[in-house]
Amino acid sequence: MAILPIIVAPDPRLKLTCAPVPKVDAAVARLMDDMLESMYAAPGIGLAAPQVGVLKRVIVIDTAKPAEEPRPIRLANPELVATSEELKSWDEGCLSLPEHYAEVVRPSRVAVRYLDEHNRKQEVEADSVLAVCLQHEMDHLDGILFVDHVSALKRNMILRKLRKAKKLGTLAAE
Ligand code: GNR
Ligand code: NI
Repeated sequence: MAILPIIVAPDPRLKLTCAPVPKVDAAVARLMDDMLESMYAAPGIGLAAPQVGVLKRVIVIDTAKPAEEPRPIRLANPELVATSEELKSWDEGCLSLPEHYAEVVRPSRVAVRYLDEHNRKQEVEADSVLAVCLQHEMDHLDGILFVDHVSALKRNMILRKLRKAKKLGTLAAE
C-alpha cells in the first residue's frame, strides 16, 4: 500500500469530471486500498480519486469513530438512486481545503448504487454523516467542492487564503 499526496485547492485537477472505470480490476482495487491508507493517514472520513490526482470515479469512506472497529467502504462508479426531500445542514470540511469549514445544505438521506472492490453491484442507504460524506465524495467526481455550495463571498475567502498559504508554504501538510 502507499500513501498518496492530497491535492489542495485551488487546483485545476479538482475541477474536472472523472471517467467511470470499465470494471473494478486488480489495479482499481489497489487504488482503493492506497486511497484508504492515505485517508486514514490524513486523517479523514472520505477520499475521492481526483484528490490524489487520479481522474476516475472511485471513492473510499470510513465514518467509524476512532474508538470503533474500522468500516471501510470502497465504491466505483457511484450513482445517486434516491434522495430525501428533507434537507440537512452539516459543517463540512475537506482534505483539499485544509483547516476550512462551512455549513452545507444537502438531502439528509440518500441511496447510492456502486461497484465494490470485487466488481459486484451494491446499494447503500445512508443518513447522518455517511449521507453527507457520500454526497461530498460524489461531488468531487464532478469537479465540485463543498465551497461551490456556499456563498461566493465565503468561497472566495477560503480559496484566497489557500492560494496565499500555498505561496507562503504555510499549509500544515507541507
Ligand atoms: O474528512 C472529511 N471530513 C468531512 C467532514 C464533513 C463533511 C465531509 C467530510 S469529507 C472529508 C474528507 C474529504 O475531503 N473527502 O473528500
Ligand atoms: Ni473533500
